[in-house]
Amino acid sequence: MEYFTNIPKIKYEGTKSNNPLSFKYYDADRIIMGKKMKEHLPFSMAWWHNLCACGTDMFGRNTANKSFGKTEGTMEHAKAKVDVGFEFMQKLGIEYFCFHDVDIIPEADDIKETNRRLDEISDYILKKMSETGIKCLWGTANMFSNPRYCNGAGSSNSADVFAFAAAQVKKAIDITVKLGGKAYLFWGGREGYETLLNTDVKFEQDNIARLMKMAVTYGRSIGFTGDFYIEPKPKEPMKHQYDYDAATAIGFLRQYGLDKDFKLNIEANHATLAGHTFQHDLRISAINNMLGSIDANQGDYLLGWDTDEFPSDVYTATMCMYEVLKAGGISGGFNFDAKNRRSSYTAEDMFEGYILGMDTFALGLIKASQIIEDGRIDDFIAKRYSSYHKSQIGKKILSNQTSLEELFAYAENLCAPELPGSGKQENLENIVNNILFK
Ligand code: XLS
Ligand code: NI
Ligand code: NI
Repeated sequence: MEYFTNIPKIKYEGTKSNNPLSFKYYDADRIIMGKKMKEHLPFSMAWWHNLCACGTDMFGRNTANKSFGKTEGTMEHAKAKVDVGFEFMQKLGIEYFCFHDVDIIPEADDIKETNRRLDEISDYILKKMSETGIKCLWGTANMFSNPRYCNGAGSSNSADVFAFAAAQVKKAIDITVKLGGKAYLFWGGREGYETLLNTDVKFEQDNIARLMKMAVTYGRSIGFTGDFYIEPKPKEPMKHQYDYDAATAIGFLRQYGLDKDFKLNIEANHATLAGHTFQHDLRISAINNMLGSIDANQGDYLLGWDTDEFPSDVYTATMCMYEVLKAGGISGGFNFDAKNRRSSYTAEDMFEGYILGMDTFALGLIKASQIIEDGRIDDFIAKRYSSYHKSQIGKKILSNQTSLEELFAYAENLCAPELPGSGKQENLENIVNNILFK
């Protein structure tokens, strides 16, 4: 049964079109740098925001109705969400989805019943997947909503809660593998602290690593060959979260020997909450070979929390796609961890949010490819470091064939170096604007 009866399949109509239910830039089969747009941009629907979140905030209740004609909290409703979600993805040409265990079923009081429901719904989802060709990007366990996780999951002070977290991870891996997910994700929602007065940080971090190790061992034992991801975030819900940013998460993974099995899922709004640009965390991940996937959204610089807005900022999307193209693409995808604003509560709004996100990234891709093809930025960077390749002393530094003593003598001989050359930031920013708006 069709649910969005007033919404047709969304087509590419180009920039001349005024039709809000069309793509202006996202032209799935258009070739950019030798690859189709849809291959550069494996978009994914986030089950939780799109099919579950109804606009409740701290000050008011739901504005959107996502009962889809069924009673909420029932398996009929869970199945209706599957039907609606697949229709939505098909109409937009989205090929992937991401989910938490408790997004796809109502959680029961008893874990055995919860798991039975997961088996039932995953059978249903699997059938839809084979009918439509839509795939799973990643799955995860929600270990932050249930009150038992108020002190964390892997980082909980309670061994029983740790055991429940482990049980949930096991089942969520089972379901992700059953659905052929490319990756399994950990977002450390409550893995952090409110006050050091009650927290043994070392103990908690060791335990989080133990849980992740067990997840890898178990996943590999049942034949899962995909990546595990950490999704860094500095704060919210906790005051301080252990996976603060890309650099912190990479240090953690290396410290505990998890770096071969894990990559990072970088979310734009998390990077900005950490005081970085989105591009910064992408670059740090990429240079460490850990850029796995992207949660595509944006924050509001005037607010200090994770607003999960649909990406509209073309400049940021361009810099994101510049990093992705430079990294040779990503093995994961672009998951819209984004939700409509509370007052955008209609079915059209759901579609227009995704259209905005997809068009913004398509435009970002086009512009990033033009920046790379233009070559001026790359040339400048190459020239900027060229003294190391041209001078004898530079070559010696790069090949580790010098010492402080030799450089000391060299410096004395030189008396004073010339200034290192203009950084030309304004020149480069002009080039980017030129390309963006030509
Ligand atoms: C919350 C996170 C969350 C993860 C999945 O801030 O972004 O939605 O992506 O648990
Ligand atoms: Ni987030
Ligand atoms: Ni996210």
